[in-house]
Amino acid sequence: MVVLSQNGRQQLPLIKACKPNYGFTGIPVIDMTSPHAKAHMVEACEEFGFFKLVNHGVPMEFMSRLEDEGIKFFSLPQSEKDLAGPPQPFGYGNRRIGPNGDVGWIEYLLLSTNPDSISQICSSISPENPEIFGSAVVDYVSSVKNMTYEVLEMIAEGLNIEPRNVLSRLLKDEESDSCFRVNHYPPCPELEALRGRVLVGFGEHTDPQIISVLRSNNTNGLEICLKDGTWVSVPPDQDSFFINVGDSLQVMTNGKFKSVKHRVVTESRKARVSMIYFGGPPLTEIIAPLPSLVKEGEETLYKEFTWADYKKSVYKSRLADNRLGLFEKK
Ligand code: GA4
Repeated sequence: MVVLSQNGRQQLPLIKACKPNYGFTGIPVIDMTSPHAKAHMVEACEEFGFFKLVNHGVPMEFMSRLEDEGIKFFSLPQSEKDLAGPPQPFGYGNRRIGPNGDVGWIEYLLLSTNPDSISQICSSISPENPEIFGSAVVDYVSSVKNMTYEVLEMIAEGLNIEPRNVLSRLLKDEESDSCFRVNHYPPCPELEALRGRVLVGFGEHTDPQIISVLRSNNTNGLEICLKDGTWVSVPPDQDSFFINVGDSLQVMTNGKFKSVKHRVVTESRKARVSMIYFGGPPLTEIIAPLPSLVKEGEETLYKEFTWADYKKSVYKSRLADNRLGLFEKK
């Protein structure tokens, strides 16, 4: 790994471009209205911890309105954007990711999904017109949440576990600790001169929550790591969602589902905008393998811990750390 240090810019990690497989066509595409969707979701979560969702029912208008509002915000002068930062953990962030020294070619807004907290932060995002940004976030997030509840209920049915809301109830709970981010990966024209290298927008990591739901514009950049360790590029699709299994769902399925390792690399010419809903449980919830998924005589792989315990440990870690390692039974 080398660093880019031009025009006094902060040093950022560069990784070799040849690594990901751009031709991989095996990413599962699941039609939410298909009678086979439940079984396919379970297969995809076991094999990839990742799938693309089509026919999801979220209005395209909510997706494009939030993208437009996001672009407007990121086009503001730096001094105005800085008024909404730094993220602690919510707010506007630039280059720095998390509290422990990770950096990337990115700026972002990290928000709680609670409507009060959204309107509070939106008054620093657009003081003259906080409702415009706020209502775009609220409409989008509430629609994506409903779709995610349904996905988790379909997964529970596909796994043959009861009740149907055994997973979705954690996100539906008023105390659910969910969050939301809008990411902007600016283009980097200097990269043209550094042929064969790409800039890391968001370094490799797994998401700590139960499930993450991503939508991006039509710019490349997202890569996932397959079970055999190869990185593949995920062709963007602005009309679809990409679902990621998080660490907590890996634990709840006693390792049957794998949280997907992923990262974002930067294009030299085109900005990437993504928005991600991270569905997390209430802080007091114990994250443990669901008894109905542990066969008789089978060992549980993880120690018992609450989401608050895990979150505390997450915020002490670096992006690429294996956070679940600390909670595995040795
Ligand atoms: C990764 C998933 C979500 O984006 C996030 C990230 C969080 C942050 O940006 O504040 C973390 C990262 C994420 C995991 C390790 C810690 C915390 C940055 C970081 C280095 C919001 C989350 O929940 O965990």
